[in-house]
Amino acid sequence: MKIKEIKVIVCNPGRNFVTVKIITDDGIYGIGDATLNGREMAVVTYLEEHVAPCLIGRDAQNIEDIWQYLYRGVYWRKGAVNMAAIAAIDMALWDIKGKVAGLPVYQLLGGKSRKAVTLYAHANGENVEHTLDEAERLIKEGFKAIRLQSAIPDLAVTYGVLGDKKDYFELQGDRPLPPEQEWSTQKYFNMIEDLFIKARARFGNNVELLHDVHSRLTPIESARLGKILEKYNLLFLEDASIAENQDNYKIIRQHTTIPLAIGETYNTIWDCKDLIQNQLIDYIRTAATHAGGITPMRRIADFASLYNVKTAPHGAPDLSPICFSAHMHLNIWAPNFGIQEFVGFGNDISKKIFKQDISVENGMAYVSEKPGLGIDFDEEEAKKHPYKRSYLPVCRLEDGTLWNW
Ligand code: KDG
Ligand code: MG
Repeated sequence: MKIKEIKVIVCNPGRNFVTVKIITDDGIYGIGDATLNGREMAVVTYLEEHVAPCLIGRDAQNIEDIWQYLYRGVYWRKGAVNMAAIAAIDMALWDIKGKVAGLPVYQLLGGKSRKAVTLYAHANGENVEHTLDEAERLIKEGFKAIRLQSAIPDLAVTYGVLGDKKDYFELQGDRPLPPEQEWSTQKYFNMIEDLFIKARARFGNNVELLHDVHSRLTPIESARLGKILEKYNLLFLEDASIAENQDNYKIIRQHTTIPLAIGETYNTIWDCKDLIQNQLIDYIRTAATHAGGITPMRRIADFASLYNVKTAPHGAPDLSPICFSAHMHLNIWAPNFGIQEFVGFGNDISKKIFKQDISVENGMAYVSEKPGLGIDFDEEEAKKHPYKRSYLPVCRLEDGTLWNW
């Protein structure tokens, strides 16, 4: 079964998505997600100019060899652009393999370890009360785990909370240049405990609570935050600090028992090897789209299982529904799966482009039983919604120093 054609399609149903379609000589096709938020066209060029020509004529069934060919065989290895491109090829090949076998991808991984996938939803608010009202709405919908993000008083914009109250799916919106946002650690600390005091007072202990710091703190500030929030029983504290230096997390770990999660920007197992091996984290949040596809996600999950680290794949709106489907197959299989981030399946246009049958009931998602990934892509519909340049914001401290967004 030879690879005959590789198409790369960019569409914008409210935000940009890069989709790869691999077509084989016997007419079977598979799809994959290559979206790299704010750098989409770099991946498109990389795929069209440098990846696709090398794959035409290769056997579509040799997923592992093609993965190694694109990773080891490239000399430069790693990198966000490279790994997003490899990821999409890998997902599309798993999709094809499932279709050939007549089985959903999770069956090829080893079958189900659970009946459904527990999700965490997002409650975002303009202030603490508003965030908790949002959380209550989600709890009534049946969600058992909620990420709480509240606007920080006296800062114009806070991560995860939109100043203009727009829907989270419109986050990308119209940003032909990166907007700049401000950060103040002091103002954040003035607000954050109140959010969790009031959340526990209102909801008790029967709902899981999570929070994303989005890398705004230094390791010792994260340690301080962990100590403050420990008593509110969070499922995890996400991205407290950057861990380019993986030893940073030793500092946090030495001071607090709060469960720690990280990994959504990671491209390879090497980015989290020390964090996992030294048991410095509790959840690894790599995404199939940014960590090179299903093949390495499976390897990371197995490696993490040796060190009591659970998986909690990234599920932000800038990962296309194809990535979410790939995660569903990994999540239903991985014995050490923890929780999946969930922000819905996009707007109506997005649902017309990406067609799938995952059902969500009471905060749990049920995997597709169709052969392959169980998701399809409508190229004609996608063409009606072309690419628009749009960036993620850039963050500065109040004195103008560039900081982590
Ligand atoms: O593109 C950036 C987003 O994926 C990120 O900001 C979302 O941190 C995020 C999360 O946890 O969903
Ligand atoms: Mg995050």
